[in-house]
Amino acid sequence: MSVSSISILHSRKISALINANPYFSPIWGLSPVEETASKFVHAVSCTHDVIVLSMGKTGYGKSTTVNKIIGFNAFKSSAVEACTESLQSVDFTLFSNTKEHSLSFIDGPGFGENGEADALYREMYEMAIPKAHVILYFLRADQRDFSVDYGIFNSIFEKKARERVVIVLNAIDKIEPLDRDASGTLTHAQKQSLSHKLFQLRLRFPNIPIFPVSATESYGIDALSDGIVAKLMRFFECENSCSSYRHGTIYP
Ligand SMILES: Nc1nc2c(ncn2[C@@H]2O[C@H](COP(=O)(O)OP(=O)(O)OP(=O)(O)O)[C@@H](O)[C@H]2O)c(=O)[nH]1
Ligand SMILES: [Mg+2]
Repeated sequence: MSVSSISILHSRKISALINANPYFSPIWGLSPVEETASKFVHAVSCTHDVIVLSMGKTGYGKSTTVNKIIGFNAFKSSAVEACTESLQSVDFTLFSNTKEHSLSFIDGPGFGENGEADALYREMYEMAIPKAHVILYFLRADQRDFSVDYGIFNSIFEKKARERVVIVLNAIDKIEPLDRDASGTLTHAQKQSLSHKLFQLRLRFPNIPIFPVSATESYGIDALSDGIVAKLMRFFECENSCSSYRHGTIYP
């Protein structure tokens, strides 16, 4: 994958991510393991990056969820039209004495717009998947049937790639039965229906962690962030003076 095929929307320090989302604190002071990092050749340098890639059908809330995880509205989202059309990233530069490396969140277009676009996006993702360390595969909780999502999943992820996938079941605030008067939390009936849906999904996607979230209501974002960090840790190592993780630290 050439660097030019991903547009970098923002580049910030890792401390900005940790200040916005403390679940990323364990990464403070670490740098990528060179052998497993994704290498990108730039004009005058080469970086070794760690990548979190988002995938799934259009309108499932990929951009909204990643914005919540990173703490600002970097990626555009839309209620009325397919919004993300190319691979875009927000990069957080990591600790290193000598080199520039990043933890990179890549957001991409969603499947299901039309056949021609899907073929193009598939090509894009087939190049991106081997470079990704954690892949967020999105489903929507208010969807009744997951056959299409399951079909895409099976056709795009080979066995090895599945080890890096985490399923994000988004929009749990919309799960039936909706109660217009209830706000701020899921009703008992919604929780029952969510638990039934999770059970079915675990049968369909065995051994893949599933995180129920609502990006708009910020439900489940902490657990998802923690799950991403847990999967990422083996791709990092301490470089020289590795500072320990400190509770309550304001990172510079
Ligand atoms: N109710 C509800 N709406 C959501 C949630 N997450 C996203 N949305 C809405 O769903 C719409 C689509 O969200 P996006 O984040 O643009 O979806 P996307 O998957 O990035 O879409 P593409 O870029 O087209 O692939 C927006 O109107 C969001 O506000 C959620 O958890 N609950
Ligand atoms: Mg999007």
